[in-house]
Amino acid sequence: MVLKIGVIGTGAIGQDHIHRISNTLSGAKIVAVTDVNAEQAKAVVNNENMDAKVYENGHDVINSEDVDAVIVTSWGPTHEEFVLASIAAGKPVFCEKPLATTAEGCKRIVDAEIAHGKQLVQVGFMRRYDKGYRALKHVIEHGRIGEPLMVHCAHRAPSAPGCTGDMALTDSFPHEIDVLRWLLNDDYVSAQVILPRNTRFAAEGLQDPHIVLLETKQGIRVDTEIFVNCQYGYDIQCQVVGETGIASLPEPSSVLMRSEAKLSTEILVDWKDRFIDSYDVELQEWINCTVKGEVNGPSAWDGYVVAVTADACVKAKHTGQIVPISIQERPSFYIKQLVL
Ligand code: NAI
Ligand code: NAD
Ligand code: ISE
Repeated sequence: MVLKIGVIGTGAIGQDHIHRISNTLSGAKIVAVTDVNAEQAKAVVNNENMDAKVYENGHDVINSEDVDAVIVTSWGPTHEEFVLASIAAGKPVFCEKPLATTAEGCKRIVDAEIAHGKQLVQVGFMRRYDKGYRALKHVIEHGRIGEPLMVHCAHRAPSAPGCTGDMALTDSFPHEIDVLRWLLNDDYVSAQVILPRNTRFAAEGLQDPHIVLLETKQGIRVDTEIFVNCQYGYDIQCQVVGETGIASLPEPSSVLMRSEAKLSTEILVDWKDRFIDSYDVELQEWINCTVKGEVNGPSAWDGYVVAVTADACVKAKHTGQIVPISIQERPSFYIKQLVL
């Protein structure tokens, strides 16, 4: 069976996912697209040379008889509406992060999915599919560095044109929030945010960088520098300090150069390149599972927990306080999600 997919939002990542499904992956085709910018949606269909219909809006895509499953890649504030509509239509939906822009919005999705009685939602936390993070998890789970005690992370982007308000915490940092709880098999109990001296490259009125300190249930301390105008590259770092050793996320492979009196390797600059393999694996697994009627990846529950944690970070930033994070037990409906 070829899975017929409708895509809502043909911006940066929407175009990327359309391209990989049409050219790199197997078992699926794009049959429907939409974007509030209709011209852009039409241009994407033309450029990709696809046999896909351009619909008026997201709801028409979701409700089209031609569409088996939905991908939501529109901007964050629209996600909740389209995911809820997909659940109402009983269709599997892959939603880019964030699942919704508030924890309450994510909870409404969780409640709707449980009421529907069958899992339909997967959230685009692709780092769980990254070879490097998977290797790091393997090292930890095989006791090669003893019990993890501390984690030092950095999430750096060269510039952040669309990053406004607290989006460094609610749009960029969620990748760390998700991948670290998966890596450590743990959840968070508190958040604190420290505001260093501001870079002159941040847009007027915006804080950059941030340092976020999270504490987990097991007492592991995680510090993350989020620096979205760092100029020099897109650089993701993660170092786990254990009782008997230290394990670091592998750097992306790059030719080691000896040239012009320098020993050097390149640093990537674009997020699209840094996790390109992970997006491929993530979406291929989503297609394969969807065809079998299963959801195996990051769930609506994971999207909810990330949003609760991000909300606590925002509160910690604005109050200067250590903010407790209280997350209820994972509903039994989502227990099988622990496998990934
Ligand atoms: P973008 O701004 O390039 O694209 C968003 C698109 O959605 C735009 O074309 C916009 O016109 C369209 N759109 C907005 N509202 C819409 C609506 N109601 N109906 C239909 N289309 C609508 O943004 P980008 O960078 O592609 O990000 C999209 C989403 O993907 C965001 O949620 C972002 O957080 C996520 N993302 C995830 C990444 C990842 O690594 N997993 C990387 C980049 C983005
Ligand atoms: P973008 O702005 O390039 O694209 C968003 C698109 O959504 C735009 O084309 C916009 O016109 C369209 N859109 C907005 N509202 C819409 C609506 N109601 N109906 C249809 N289309 C609508 O943004 P982007 O960089 O592609 O990011 C999109 C989403 O993907 C965001 O949620 C972002 O957080 C996420 N994202 C995830 C990753 C990742 O690494 N997983 C990377 C980039 C972006
Ligand atoms: C984007 O929204 C993402 O999700 C990328 O993975 C992230 O690292 C980038 O900085 C964001 O803009």
